[in-house]
Amino acid sequence: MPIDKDAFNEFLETIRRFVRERLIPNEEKVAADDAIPEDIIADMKSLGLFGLSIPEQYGGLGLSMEEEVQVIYEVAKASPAFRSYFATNVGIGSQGIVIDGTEEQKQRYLPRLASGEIIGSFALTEPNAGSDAASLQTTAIRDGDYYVLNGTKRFITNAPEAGIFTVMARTDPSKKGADGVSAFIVERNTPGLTVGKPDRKMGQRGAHTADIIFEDCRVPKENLIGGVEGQGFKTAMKVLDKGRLHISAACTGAAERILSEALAYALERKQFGKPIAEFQLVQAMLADSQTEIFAARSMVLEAARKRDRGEDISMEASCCKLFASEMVGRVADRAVQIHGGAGYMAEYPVERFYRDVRLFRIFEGTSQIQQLVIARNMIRRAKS
Ligand code: COS
Repeated sequence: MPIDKDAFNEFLETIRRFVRERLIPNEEKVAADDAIPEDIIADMKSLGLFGLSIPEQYGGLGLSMEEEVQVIYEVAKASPAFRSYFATNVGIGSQGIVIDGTEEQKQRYLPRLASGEIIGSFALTEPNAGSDAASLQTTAIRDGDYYVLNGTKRFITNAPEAGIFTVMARTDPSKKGADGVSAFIVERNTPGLTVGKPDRKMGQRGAHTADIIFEDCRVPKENLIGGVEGQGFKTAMKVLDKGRLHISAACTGAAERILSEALAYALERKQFGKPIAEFQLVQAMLADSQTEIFAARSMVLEAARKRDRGEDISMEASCCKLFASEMVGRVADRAVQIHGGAGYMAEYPVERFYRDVRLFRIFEGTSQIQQLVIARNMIRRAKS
């Protein structure tokens, strides 16, 4: 463990205070402005949030997965947009380099990702390749010392802010599936790369997605991740294994916050002469939510420890993502219900969270893709 237990607990306490005193009071402003205030971004940088998972030798905090998920629980108690801003540097926007990058690639890009000087973004999804990621059509054809990229990526988180992209593209168009895919680090200012207008979304205002368009975009061959063609799909899957645990922690933290809002409202709101928290049908909704949050938290911690031991957590990460993302949807739904008419009104945070958390069941693999990954792993293990 790079930092000792006491130092880590102190760090967690600092994060809790930051969430309480800086993030939650700014939630409405972020939703109204569709932007994270610059002073909050500066505070996130000085806290080290951009480099949570990047090894210390490249300027990050080098947290273990068990530590990372604990930090994410806390940050996720504020609007998901805050986490989203730095989390691609912690997860999908840096881990391709951390897991499979060459030493030169790590030295060139990780320190700037760890400090938050640049934002890293992960470009897998395309207009015609969502759940079926291996069918992606963006090409990267070798031409001397360069690869020439052509194609479009869609719904790319933090694309408007990003300084570098991890881009999955087909280096061998004769191979239709995963085998022909390679991963590249593409710098924002590379000629031929255009970022589209930010998408209009259901929720998570303050967090941005956009298309990325590649038109004869020439990327130096040194930016092929790991220096080996044909490994890009596997890199993406390894990145997503970790990402799915991270998102599960985010779902659990958000659910805790949403439930605390519902409990506070149920204790204060009186009907039939007493606080609605005293009615058993309301208690059932509170109790079911508490139970499911406890289950998700336990699952995430267990899977994170397993990853820290170096074990394969592909199945467990999908179990966590499936359960935690569906769970936060149920908790948000019950919280709106407990609030009654007030829960449908924009002045209560549960209305915003209800929309914000809907995304968790979709990105980094839909619930149906998690089911498929879980069942495939079960079958593979049974056969081996
Ligand atoms: N770690 C390492 N390698 C993995 C892996 C993992 N977790 N999962 C798959 N692979 C490897 C496989 O072993 C296989 O390699 P071999 O042929 O050498 O054995 C290769 O990758 C292809 O795997 P598979 O045949 O399972 O690919 P499929 O096309 O059937 O699809 C799913 C796999 C559906 C699981 C994948 O496309 C997926 O996760 N889709 C959802 C994408 C997603 O999450 N998008 C969100 C947008 S990014 S925010």
